[in-house]
Amino acid sequence: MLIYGSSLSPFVRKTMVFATEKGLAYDNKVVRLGQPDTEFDACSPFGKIPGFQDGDFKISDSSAIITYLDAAHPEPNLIPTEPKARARTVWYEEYADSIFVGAAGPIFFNRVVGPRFMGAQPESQVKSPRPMRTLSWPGRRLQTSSSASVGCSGPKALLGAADGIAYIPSMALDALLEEISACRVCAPYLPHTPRPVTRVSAATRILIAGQAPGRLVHETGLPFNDPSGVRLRQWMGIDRETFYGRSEIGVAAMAFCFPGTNPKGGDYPPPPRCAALWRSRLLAALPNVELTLLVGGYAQDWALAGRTGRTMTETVARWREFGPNVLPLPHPSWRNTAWLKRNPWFEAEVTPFLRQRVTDILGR
Ligand SMILES: N[C@@H](CCC(=O)N[C@@H](CS)C(=O)NCC(=O)O)C(=O)O
Repeated sequence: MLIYGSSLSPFVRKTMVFATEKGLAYDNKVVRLGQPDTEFDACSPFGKIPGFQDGDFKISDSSAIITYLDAAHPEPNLIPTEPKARARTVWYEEYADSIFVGAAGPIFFNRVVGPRFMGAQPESQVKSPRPMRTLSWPGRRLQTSSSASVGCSGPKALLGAADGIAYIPSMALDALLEEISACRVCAPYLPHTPRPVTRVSAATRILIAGQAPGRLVHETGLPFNDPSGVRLRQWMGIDRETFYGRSEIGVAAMAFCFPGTNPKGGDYPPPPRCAALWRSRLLAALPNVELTLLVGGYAQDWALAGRTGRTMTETVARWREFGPNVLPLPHPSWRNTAWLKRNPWFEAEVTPFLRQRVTDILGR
């Protein structure tokens, strides 16, 4: 199998990434555009790269090539077969190939190809035939669409192979999660090496916004892997297996690292720098969240800014005001056992509502 063309071309890269994702081996031959090359010309009658050859089969155009590869080697299918997902995949690919490249190409040529490969000076103004709106479309779509609509790893891989990849929702989330797990911003303030712990995916529909990982969570890397988690799961009406096994359930606390233990034996509060740095970006990359559990005062203050009660108890007591998609809860820590005894209305009224919402969301 031979792919003609330089990987500098996004279209050539698309076919290479696609073949690699499918585990297919290929050779690559770089051709000089505009210079005759009998074998390449037989694959690509208009001289565009990529050209492609598999035995005596010759074809050009990146979309035609990957369509061939996916049909000839269906395991695993990277272009979904489900009709709607398939149509969306073709549309995203077309967006990347024509609309995005049409808008970004002139800028890329001016800034990269011209100066680096053709000895040209970059012009300070470059006219893109399409406005910036085109380039920001995937970002705007991020706010409004479900990344489940993009599909699973198949179309994701396909989209990864296309251009404009960083903006496609699930790709953007993966990249962000990598950034978060590498974050060491709090290292100077902590007595231990920071270990950011989150558990979210593009499929997250119930987001648990707690305070910060405790020591046990820090040690195991698993959120709510402690007595607080036991009580939280009981409130939600689910077992441990469901809690960790269902991708609809995600956890992102107000701080991602264990903040350490204070002299009285409790944990330090979540440092606000963590939420300031990551939280808005992370929430924007989770477009499928339908229910956010604001566990404890810190999460409530951040999410309900200006709308909380004077105390956490008052905020939780007013839970109905915040609508069906946001639910303030006390922290399920053993430290709140006395609070639960003093406020029996919580387990009588709030937890049945919570359980019903969780059942509805997981049942769908
Ligand atoms: N729709 C084609 C576009 C390919 C394309 O435009 N390739 C560019 C390089 S990025 C090319 O060969 N340009 C040279 C030319 O048009 O003569 C595909 O997806 O393969």
